[in-house]
Parts: sequence; structure tokens; C-alpha cells
Amino acid sequence: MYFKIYLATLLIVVLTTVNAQDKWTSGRPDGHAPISVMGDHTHGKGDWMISYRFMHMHMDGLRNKTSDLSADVVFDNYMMAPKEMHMHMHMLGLMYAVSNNLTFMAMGNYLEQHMHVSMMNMMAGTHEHFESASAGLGDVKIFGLWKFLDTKGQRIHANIGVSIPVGSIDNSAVTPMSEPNATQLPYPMQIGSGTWDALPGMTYMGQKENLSWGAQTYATIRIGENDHGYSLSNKGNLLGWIGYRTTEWLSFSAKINGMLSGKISGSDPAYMNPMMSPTLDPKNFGGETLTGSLGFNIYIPRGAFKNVRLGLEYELPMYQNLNGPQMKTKEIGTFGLQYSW
Ligand SMILES: [Cu+2]
Repeated sequence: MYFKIYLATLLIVVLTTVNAQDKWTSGRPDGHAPISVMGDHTHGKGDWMISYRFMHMHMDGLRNKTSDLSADVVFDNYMMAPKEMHMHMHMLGLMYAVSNNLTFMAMGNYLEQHMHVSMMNMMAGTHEHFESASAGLGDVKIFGLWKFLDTKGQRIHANIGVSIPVGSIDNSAVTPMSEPNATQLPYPMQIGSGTWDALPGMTYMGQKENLSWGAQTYATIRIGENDHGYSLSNKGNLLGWIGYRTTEWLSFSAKINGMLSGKISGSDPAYMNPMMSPTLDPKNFGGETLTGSLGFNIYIPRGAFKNVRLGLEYELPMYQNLNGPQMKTKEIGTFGLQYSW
């Protein structure tokens, strides 16, 4: 599956490359990728950019491999079943170009999430529901974006980054099972990875008159394990997009994003009984997902608000093959504002 997407994206890149324009420019609405893409562009020497993004991700229902599961099936093996999860991520980004070929980028985020859980009441034979929440500063990411090709309306740069484990992996809360004490919240409710992660990647962009396109591939490689004795899976992403500019200030985009990840290695001893819930069991993580999204970019080319950009993107899953039981993604929305000077 993943390999086919890879080939399809490469084919699109080759086909669209044939007659690109003379010089690539960021001075148009689709001069930046759809707003959820990180590190898509580099800047000219001495330029700064600040950005704010807000992402909402909604997960709903359970799945194993490609089949949906009811909570009742999960209760055959576990005492609890996650039902639904919401993540709100506020992201702040700063970019600075030390040269025309090298741009530095730093990204911080604040994450809020909550999960709805069903619990089996053995005595009464009924299901009860509770909710738990966590919030905090996430892992900080620093990148060097090194542009090594800039010709005929096309650019390629390498994304070389590191993720610093700033986000907490000690989030706990009182749940009906632990009352009156607090208990360590499950893996998906933790804010950070707890590990230093290497973030290598590569980005390609091209454009002609009113059309633009791009592709990006990147990996998240965990270095060692965290102080709770586990590490989240390595991840690989491949995404591709096309954009169409309708006016000098508005463009529309379509994007596909394939992601491959695996199970958690090791386990957190704080979860005394991993059979309590699928979210405490290291093997119920990762899988293959493919999402598709539509979006638009607005770019202000002149006047007092020159170089202000606004982007919106809405993303839906097209394929999810999950190591389950695991919650599946329902929808993702991203909004962003950018300003460069
Ligand atoms: Cu920028």
C-alpha cells in the first residue's frame, strides 16, 4: 500500500516537472504548501517568518486492521475501551534564513487532549463512561532546511531536524478505577515522546503559471528509550499535493498523506495491568494510514498587510490499517497564520 502511494507520488512529480516555469517564487498564495505541511519552504537571506497554527484532530470508534470494532468485542479482552478522543494543538513557529540556501526553523506547541472511555461494570453488567484530560507544552523541534536545487520553477531542500523531549510523559489523573488516587494516564494521553528524535526529510516544490505541486517525505526516528522505559515507534511519512491559484491572493489545494508507524517498544511499568485497556498495551499502536485533504491559502501581496498568509485545510482518512484495537481517526482540521519580513 505504502509503496504504491510512493510510486504514484513520484510519477506525479516526474510528469508535472516536464514544463515548469523559469523561477520558483514564494510571492503567491500557493508559494507555500497546504497549511498542515511543516518545513515546506525556505526563505531568502535575512528573512524572518513567524507562524501560528491550530490543529484539531478527532478520533472516534475502534478498529483492528481494516475492520471496525464495537466496544463489546474489546470487552472480551479488556476492562475498558476508549471511545473518542479530541486533540487541540496550538503551534508557534519561527523561521530565519542565514543564507539563500539555509533556513533555520523552530517549532513549539501546546497540546490539549481529552478521551472518552467506556468501562465495564462487572457487578451491574453495564457500561459506564468517564473522561480524562491532559494538557501541556509539547516537544520542541529545531530544523535546518538546506536548499540544494533551485532551477526552472522547482526547488528541493533537505529537512534536518531534532525533537527535544520537552513534553511531559508523567501526566496522571484520577479515574473511576484509581479513585481517590491519581494514576498514570495511558500512552496516547501523554504530551511528549520522552525521547530525543531525529527528523530527517526531503521536500520538493514546483510551480508554473497558475499551477503548483510538491512532495515531502520525512521520518521520525526515536533515539533510545525514555525514562519510563519505552519508546514510541519510528514513523515514516510521504505526502504530495497540488495547488491551483485562482487569483494573485487565493489558491486551492488537494493533498494526500501516507503514514507508516509501528508498535511501542518497551513498556511503562506505571501501567500495572496492561489488560485494563487497549491504550495501555504497547502492541495496540501504529499501522498504515492514508488521508486526503482539501484546503485554501490566502496571500496578501501588497499594502499594510503585505506578506500575511492565512491557510485552512480539512483532512479525512481514506485508508486506515491499524494495529488494534485502536481508535481510528475521523477528521483533522488545520488553520494557520503566517507573516514574513
Ligand atoms: Cu517561512
